[in-house]
Amino acid sequence: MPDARIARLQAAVPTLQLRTDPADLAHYGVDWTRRWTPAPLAVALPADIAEVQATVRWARAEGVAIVPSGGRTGLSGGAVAANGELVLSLQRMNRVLGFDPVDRILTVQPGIALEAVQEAARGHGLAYPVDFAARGSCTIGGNIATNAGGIRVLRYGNTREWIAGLKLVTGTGELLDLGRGLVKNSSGYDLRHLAIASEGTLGIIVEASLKLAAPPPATRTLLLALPSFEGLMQVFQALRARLALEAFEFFTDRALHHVVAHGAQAPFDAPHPFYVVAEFACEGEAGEVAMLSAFEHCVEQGWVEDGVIGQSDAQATQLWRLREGITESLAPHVPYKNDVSVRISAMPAFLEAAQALLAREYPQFDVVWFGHIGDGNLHINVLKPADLANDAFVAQCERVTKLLAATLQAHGGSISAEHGIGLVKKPYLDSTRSAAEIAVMRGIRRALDPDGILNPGKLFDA
Ligand code: 2HG
Ligand code: ZN
Repeated sequence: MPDARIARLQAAVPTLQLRTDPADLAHYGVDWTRRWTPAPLAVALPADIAEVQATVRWARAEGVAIVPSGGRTGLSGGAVAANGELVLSLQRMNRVLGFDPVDRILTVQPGIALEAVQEAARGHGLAYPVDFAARGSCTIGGNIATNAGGIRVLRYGNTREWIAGLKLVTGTGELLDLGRGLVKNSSGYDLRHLAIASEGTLGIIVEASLKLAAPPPATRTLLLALPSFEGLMQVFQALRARLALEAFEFFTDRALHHVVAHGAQAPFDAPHPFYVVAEFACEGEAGEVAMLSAFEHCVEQGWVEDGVIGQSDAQATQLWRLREGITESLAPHVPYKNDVSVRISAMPAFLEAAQALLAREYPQFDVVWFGHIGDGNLHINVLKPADLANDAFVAQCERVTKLLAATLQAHGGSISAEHGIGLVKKPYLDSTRSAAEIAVMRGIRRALDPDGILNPGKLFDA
């Protein structure tokens, strides 16, 4: 028996594609967290903005919650539908709508994959420079809703930097056209920036205008092996001073262990405690000389023990796989994820405290560190021992995350650098945002979604 509410939705929007098949409910009700059992009411797959608006108006009238849904590669439970919500998947709204060569703006629908955006930009001789491993399956709408970061933030910034405009359907079904590609627009609150990182709680992103960058320079990729974490920050500063860095990523030996066990090629004969993948602009002989002298300097200082230079695009891809393959290689071990940030200057002190804390609290667990050290962003993945029940494991990790949140607070950091708060980080939001700030956020939410139908329970409770 179809749910009467769904029948009314179909009657109100006859062209709307709706799915209620159990396999679809299971597929669309989860993201990469896999912690919650999916239980959506149905899945709606609108084809255009008008269908999104009509669906929101129906949801408001019926009191049904909506979970906006992109590629569902999120790691914080922001796209989970476990409470009878309507999943509103933007996957059919996945086209490039236009390109303006004067403005250098690409306008796209929200369900387009990041990689397709990057390809479209390349097709116009330009670049969309935000990049990360999930590029093939994540969508631009989800990237905007979480202000996604990734591997080139230190050079190009987060997603926020590249949003020239966006269209947002609010919780009342109103369509707001925000930013409109204007470079200068000092006319009051920039609501576009409220929508960015709002995790679907202020509106549904139905269109985005993206700034494009000049094409990237020719680059070289280095893999470095390091004996200590202190050396890591020194290497970062030395390379940043000598080379035009495009990326600077680090991972530990435990991360390399898992990625190699997952099929990547081991880069060195002997293990080293820490590794860095660095990519930088490198043109001609002068570029080569600068690269070699930076490398030699780091070796002479004792910060680097070994290194591999990517001699071709294929080799560079292989080196990048060691970093980009980590998340996938850890997935079978049901990791509990922390995604934290501090100011880069606070990183050494925070790390010392965090390392001591996690060594004390997780003596028995495999803890894998990696991330975007140049942005002050660390990913800490705690792996579940095979013989430990998931609930008991999560309970232990949540207890320790509370302590980690306090350590972050003491160092002025954030409990979510780039993955969003969602359901996973909600209990710790108050370690990063003051009570006054959260009260303002609640007020903003009420203004845009007075009935609280947009992704309720995510980010904070109403
Ligand atoms: C990355 O940097 C992603 O690879 C995923 O942000 C991090 O799996 C993670 O914890
Ligand atoms: Zn990351």
